[in-house]
Amino acid sequence: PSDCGSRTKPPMFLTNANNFSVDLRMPGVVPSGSDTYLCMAFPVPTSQDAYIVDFIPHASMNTVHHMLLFGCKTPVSKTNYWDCGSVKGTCEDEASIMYAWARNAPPTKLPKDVGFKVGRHSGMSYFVLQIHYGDISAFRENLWRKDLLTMRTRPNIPLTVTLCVFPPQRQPFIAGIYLLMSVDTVILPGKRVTNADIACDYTSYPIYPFAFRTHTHHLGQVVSGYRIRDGRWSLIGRQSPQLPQAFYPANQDVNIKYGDTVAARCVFTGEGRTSKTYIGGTSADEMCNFYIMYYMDSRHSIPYMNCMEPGSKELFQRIPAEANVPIPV
Ligand code: IYT
Ligand code: CU
Ligand code: CU
Repeated sequence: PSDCGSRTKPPMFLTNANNFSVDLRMPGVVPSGSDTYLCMAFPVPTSQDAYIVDFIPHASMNTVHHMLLFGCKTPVSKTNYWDCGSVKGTCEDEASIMYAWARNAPPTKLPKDVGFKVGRHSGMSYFVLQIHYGDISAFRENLWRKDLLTMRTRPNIPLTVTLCVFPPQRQPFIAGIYLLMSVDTVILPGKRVTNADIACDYTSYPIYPFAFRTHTHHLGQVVSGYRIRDGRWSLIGRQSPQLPQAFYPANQDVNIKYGDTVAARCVFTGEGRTSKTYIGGTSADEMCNFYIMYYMDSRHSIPYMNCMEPGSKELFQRIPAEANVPIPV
């Protein structure tokens, strides 16, 4: 049994000898226009190894469309918030996503005894919080003030993170992210269906998926992720990327071990476009992402993996038919 076992604690600063909470506070800015992305970095407030064991969102439903939490070593700025839309990203080095909150989607909880490793020896010395402010008319209509009133205890604190500090051998499971992404998809204008397929052989220690997240821009219809073992396809998760892009619960009991194949398909439509659409950062471009949030025995501790291979045509001939069925929104 671990001292980090009980995850949800009241959001006080010190919760017990091992747990403490950090408030990720956005400065009191009003975004300059609708669809603004603002980012803010926070040093992980410990020099020891620590584990994130809980996330407590308090974001405003009125103004925040989504928020994402990343970990990395070198954020774009260490002192000020910045515009992290398509021009500047989140980090100079590789960022790893750890949390997603999206309006109208239930927040994800980490399973008991599972934590994201952060701090000195993890390469995650900073948190970067990205907030997508959707409709800023809410700010104009002074709903912002109302939000401040209803959130009197936590003004401008969209997210609280509960950390646990203790020796690694006392953390039973670490959380990690396996990202499948397409790098080469081209969507032809007017073409009704384009599939982006991604697949990799899995050659590492066993992982246990517990949540998944899909991400495309406007043309994505459905994104599905699978484990293939002995030729059989087992669904990890399937979602419309047009629904709130949060982490949703993964299919239970689909673990991934050495010798398996991990695969994903994004179904796009080119209808309504007059030119080719490529993978890229703007909303006129597209992306195809399937994120698997997993836990694994902390003795192995591999917190980040990715797959960018297109997989073979032969393999995807056997993908279950559901992967091609758009999810109505
Ligand atoms: C080209 C692409 O698909 N970019 C994705 C996936 C991605 C995420 C991270 C790529 C890298 C990363 O370090 I974290 I390199 C992408 O940008 N996805 C967005 C966010 O940036 C995370 C998303 O909402 O999923
Ligand atoms: Cu958003
Ligand atoms: Cu994107």
